[in-house]
Amino acid sequence: MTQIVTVQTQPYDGQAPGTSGLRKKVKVFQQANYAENFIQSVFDSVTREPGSTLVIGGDGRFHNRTVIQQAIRMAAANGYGRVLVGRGGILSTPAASHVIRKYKASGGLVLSASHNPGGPDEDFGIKYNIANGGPAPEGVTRAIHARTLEIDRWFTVEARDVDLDRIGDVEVGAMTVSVIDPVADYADLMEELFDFAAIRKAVAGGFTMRFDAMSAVTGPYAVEILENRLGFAKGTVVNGTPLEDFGGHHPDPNLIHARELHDLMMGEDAPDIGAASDGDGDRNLIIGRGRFITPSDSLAMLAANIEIAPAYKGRLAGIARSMPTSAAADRVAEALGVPCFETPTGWKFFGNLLDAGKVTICGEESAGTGSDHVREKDGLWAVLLWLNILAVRQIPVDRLAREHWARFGRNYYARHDYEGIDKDGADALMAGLEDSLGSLAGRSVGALRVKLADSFSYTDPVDGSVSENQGIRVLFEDGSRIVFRLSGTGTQGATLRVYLERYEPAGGRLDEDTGAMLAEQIAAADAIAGITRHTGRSAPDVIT
Ligand code: VG1
Ligand code: CO
Repeated sequence: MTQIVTVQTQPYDGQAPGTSGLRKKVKVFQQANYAENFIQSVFDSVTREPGSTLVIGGDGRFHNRTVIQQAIRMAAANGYGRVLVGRGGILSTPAASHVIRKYKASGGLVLSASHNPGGPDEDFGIKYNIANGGPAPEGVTRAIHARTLEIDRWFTVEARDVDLDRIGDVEVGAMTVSVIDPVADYADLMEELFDFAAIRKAVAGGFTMRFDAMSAVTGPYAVEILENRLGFAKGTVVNGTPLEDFGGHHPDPNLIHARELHDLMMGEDAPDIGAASDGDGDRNLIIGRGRFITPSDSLAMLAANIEIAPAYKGRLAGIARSMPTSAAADRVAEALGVPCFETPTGWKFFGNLLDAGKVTICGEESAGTGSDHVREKDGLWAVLLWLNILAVRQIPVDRLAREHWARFGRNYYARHDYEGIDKDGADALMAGLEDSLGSLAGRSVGALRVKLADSFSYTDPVDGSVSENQGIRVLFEDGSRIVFRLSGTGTQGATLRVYLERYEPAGGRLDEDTGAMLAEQIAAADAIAGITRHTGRSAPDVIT
């Protein structure tokens, strides 16, 4: 019998999971019992059979290996029968989702703070995924949080660290730990979904790309799939080695943090397509030669063409998007005669719709796209779907986009982020907006007239659960829209996100500058919310 060690502890405040798990500074996680309290609270709260399997993996950031070793010992003491862990402690978020599903695990711990920077002074995170492979829904995260507030002990076993760099099985207490290849299962799944032969043919015919892995987790996946299996030239994947601090950068695939890729794609030497992914591999950035594709447009364009990919032929059941994501996908759903669902921000809200077969593809404006192949957003999956479509249709990204807008119209769209602002100012801004909800309708702001303003509330069509206060929406009579919400993934102060959108119908002004097209909405956002007054900022930090 393995000796189970009980360690006394006291609760920490502030262990409520946010949009995507618990994210804090590494220094916070390094406090005695901090990670252990949270992990034990997960084990105390979630449903599982004795002897069940737990998947553990992370994005390779600083502190990953330390927490993995502790989590393994704790799993052994908490009655798990087996732990599957990626070699080197690596598993991208979508790969972890796939491994959970494939090996019928009862759940998984995904150690990541995603696009947040890494390193001793930066961010770390822990997220729990349930047996369907997806992020724990709110009912589960609430239970975990409640448990963190009363926890007084955690369980572990005395055992040496597992050699995470050697594939194979070892025993920890009465539990088996299998160190697995983090890439193979995922790469095989991608090969089942897409027409690799068609993509290989296009590559052989001169189709080129650059993939920027941003020194984060997708490097090994991208090298195996793009270079080894699809035949793209060596060097197609740049920044392909996962680093503990992501080379000092933000592994956030947007036009600010993936500037180099953007500049390449706008220049003379641009390859046919440029793509990037984030810290944990669930986001994607798509840029064609001379043409940036917004994530909202990408969702719509992929949905319109998804049946080109073998695994999706004849089975687009529906589309889901998060509320702040543009309505471009709605137009596609309408034209194709399939339902479109609008959920709160965060992938956990797509899980029920995917499980119930109500939707096949989902997306968020924050560069997340995915399908029913796993229960997470999936960066490389989106890139491969783009490649499959381009290879079969033999069309450049720019022309595909223009043809799409000519058919469906164009949703000009931007998100303005005010990062690291004072929490009190951010709360006052949101409170002010809530107070004004009753009086906004009918008000004129510049040339715009407010048609409706509300606080978004979502009733899950599958289990009936209700999620309130998911962002303030201001809809104008001309069909344009502003959404305000506070980020739930930051670790410092508050981040205000302002989402701006305006629709231009087919036949309208389809090739204009986004900033110019949204000028009225941008001015209205400040007039309605008092952004400068509350935040002290006259311009956003990041525009995507
Ligand atoms: C952000 C995005 C949201 C996404 C979440 C997790 O959340 O807006 O769309 O699901 O990050 O993505 P928030 O609360 O900061 O707006 V990831 O790639 O950081 O796991
Ligand atoms: Co991510």
